[in-house]
Amino acid sequence: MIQRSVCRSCHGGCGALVYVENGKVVKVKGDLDSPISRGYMCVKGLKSHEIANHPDRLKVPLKRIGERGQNKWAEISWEAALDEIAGKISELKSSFGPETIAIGQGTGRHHYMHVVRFANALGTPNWYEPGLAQCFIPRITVSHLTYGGFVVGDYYGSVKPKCILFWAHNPLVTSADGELAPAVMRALHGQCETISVDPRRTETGKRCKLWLPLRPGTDAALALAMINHIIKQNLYDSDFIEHYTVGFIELKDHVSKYTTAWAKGITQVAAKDIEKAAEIYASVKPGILDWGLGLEQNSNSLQTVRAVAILRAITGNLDVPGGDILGMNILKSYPVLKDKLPTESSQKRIGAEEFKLLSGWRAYMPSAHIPGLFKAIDKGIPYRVRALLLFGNNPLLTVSNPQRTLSALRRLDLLVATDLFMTPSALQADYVLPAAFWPEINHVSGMPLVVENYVYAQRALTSYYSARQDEWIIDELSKRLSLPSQDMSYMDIFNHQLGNIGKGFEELAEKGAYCPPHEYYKYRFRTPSKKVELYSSVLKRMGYAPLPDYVEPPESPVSTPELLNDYPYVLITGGRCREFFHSEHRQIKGLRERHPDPLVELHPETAKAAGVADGDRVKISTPRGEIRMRAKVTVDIAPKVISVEHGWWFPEDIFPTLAPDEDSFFRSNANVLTADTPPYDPAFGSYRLRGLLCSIKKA
Ligand SMILES: Nc1nc2c(c(=O)[nH]1)N[C@H]1C(S)=C(S)[C@@H](COP(=O)(O)OP(=O)(O)OC[C@H]3O[C@@H](n4cnc5c(=O)[nH]c(N)nc54)[C@H](O)[C@@H]3O)O[C@H]1N2
Ligand SMILES: Nc1nc2c(c(=O)[nH]1)N[C@H]1C(S)=C(S)[C@@H](COP(=O)(O)OP(=O)(O)OC[C@H]3O[C@@H](n4cnc5c(=O)[nH]c(N)nc54)[C@H](O)[C@@H]3O)O[C@H]1N2
Ligand code: SF4
Ligand SMILES: [Mo]
Repeated sequence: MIQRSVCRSCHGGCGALVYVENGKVVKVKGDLDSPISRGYMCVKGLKSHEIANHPDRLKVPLKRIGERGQNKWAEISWEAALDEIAGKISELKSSFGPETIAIGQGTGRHHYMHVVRFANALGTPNWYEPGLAQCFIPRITVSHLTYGGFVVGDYYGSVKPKCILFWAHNPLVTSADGELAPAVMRALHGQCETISVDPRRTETGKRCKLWLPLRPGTDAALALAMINHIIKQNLYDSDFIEHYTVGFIELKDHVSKYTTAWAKGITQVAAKDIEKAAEIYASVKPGILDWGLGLEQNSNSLQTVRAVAILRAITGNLDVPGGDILGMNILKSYPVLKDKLPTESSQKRIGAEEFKLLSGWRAYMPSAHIPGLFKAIDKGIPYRVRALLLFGNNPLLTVSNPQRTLSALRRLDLLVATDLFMTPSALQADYVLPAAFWPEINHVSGMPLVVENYVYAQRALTSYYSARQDEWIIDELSKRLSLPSQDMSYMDIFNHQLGNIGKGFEELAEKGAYCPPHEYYKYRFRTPSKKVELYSSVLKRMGYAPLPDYVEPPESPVSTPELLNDYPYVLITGGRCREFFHSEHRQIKGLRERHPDPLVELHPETAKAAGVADGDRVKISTPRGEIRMRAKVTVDIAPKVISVEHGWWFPEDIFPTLAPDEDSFFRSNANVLTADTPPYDPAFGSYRLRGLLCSIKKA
């Protein structure tokens, strides 16, 4: 039997034909009829059958019988597991207040909003996701502050972009957030000017005509100089600026000091290349400015993202065919029960006082500050957080400072991990619950994420032992805790979300997708002034700079020259590869064989200076610790920059034994190197995963 579905092995979106035999997925193929992926699937998606049927998948609920981390479990029924977990939550909540229960969830999963709903219903302000301040929330929030809505590149329309500026982004590998690689590839096949701003010449960058290999963490300087150059050369869109923006005069004044010569000194990009990039992007239209994660994993994330966002507005590339477009937001918003979270609870959210755009009431989707939360678990400051429920999150690998994370996880009174596989984080849990994989779930989603220009529904096609979809688990807990979230089941919510299109879940699942023609030129900018805010009145009121500035990374050749002797290179972490999604898939043979070892990229000049050859085992160190990886020497990286992969652990070293080798959680874990300490971005609390100092030596 061949059934239509949609792959969610990353943030998702590729149409999939699932071959089912005897209730099992035996093969997955790209669906030619998908309007967005048109038959494409990446290597992870194509291995979905191997993931689904992997013998190491969690099959039944487990309860710990040994010490934390010892890997000794007893099987337990769903009824008993859920009753016991609900009982403990209830006990802790009444003794210590709901804020003592934290919830961690993973990135962009199907159950994302259901977790937020559960947290609100439970009355806890302390949920997190390891991206957010480090990923996507600065882009989403800044878009809302600046344009009054989120924008994405118009890759799916009939007008092709004539220019694409990829900024800290590698969508041909990452298909991030529903901007799928095949759509980007189609745009690149046209007559298109292309620019990549990235310290690495990525798979996407290799297809670009101009590469600006900037020093990591200096993007705001580059963007400010580009704005200034565009204004000075009169290349801005004066019509758009006059009718649809506020604050141009203030902006013009503000950036006049940021020359391309100034930016060259900071970014290490030649002034003539900065000027060329600015001229091309401002004059070849329509243009997409496709931005990525590299802008956010630093302690100046708000103003870096703001500076880049302003480029779209002064060139009038907004809301036009082939440019960057606002969302159709077809789905009704998810009923997250915001009103059920008492004000006194939200005031107790960790980070609420300090990081107003991550954790305060004005935040787009208020969540807890991660370094603060793990400190609260570990040290009881400002109060002790005693329980953590993980839904598809592996914080030992994906959050900075894994030693602190391990110590915190072991201090908890209750740790529950819901996952597809046993992970280093799940190993520390009291209960481990088996989650359903994408062919096993019912779901409704909109793509690209946040803008929802295209929606689909997918049905559960197969099942695996007693694995259940996360939403079901949450609903069962809600019932046992008598929470207001039990009023609607997740299936009720899917039908509610589809209310705007007059189709129910079953009908849409039958059809597969709803994709109305896009409306352009709406120019409905939902900001206080109803215009694009080059000068942000909201930021000003909140006490943040209304116009963006550059701030030198706090650990850098300029800020901490005293470290250069021991740590002469600039470190970036987490550039994605096709085979793995974060900490996942290291046990999937068909993927691991293609990428057996953790890799660190370095330039031949650096390799020579450090005495390292391609393929060598090497040690990479920062003031915070040391890890080991295999060297990949390549000219496709700026000299002096070192790029390490993230998410690496070694399932093969952990699970054959009953005494898991803890060294393997840390041995190649990029987050041993990163910094969870202040300074943080003042608005988002972003911590530093990219743009730090490091050294590299042969192991
Ligand atoms: N150093 C460094 N660290 C980083 C980054 C970086 O660039 N550098 N990137 C950061 C970013 S942007 C992000 S978003 C985070 C991601 O961080 P996480 O979301 O924690 O990462 P994953 O490893 O993708 O997912 C965690 C777990 O979810 C499980 N899982 C998969 N599908 C499901 C499901 O449907 N249900 C359940 N219950 N579990 C499921 C997987 O098996 C896996 O063990 O990492 C961050 N960490
Ligand atoms: N295969 C696969 N796909 C994924 C993921 C995965 O783990 N695997 N993760 C998903 C998630 S959660 C996310 S957030 C997205 C991320 O998707 P993208 O935004 O495309 O992100 P990355 O590849 O992490 O980083 C993009 C680029 O940033 C560059 N970079 C690093 N520091 C800087 C800097 O200071 N300035 C500039 N200009 N560039 C810098 C890196 O060299 C890298 O090439 O991918 C998603 N898709
Ligand atoms: S890009 Fe993402 S959605 Fe598409 S096949 Fe790969 S993992 Fe699946
Ligand atoms: Mo992310």
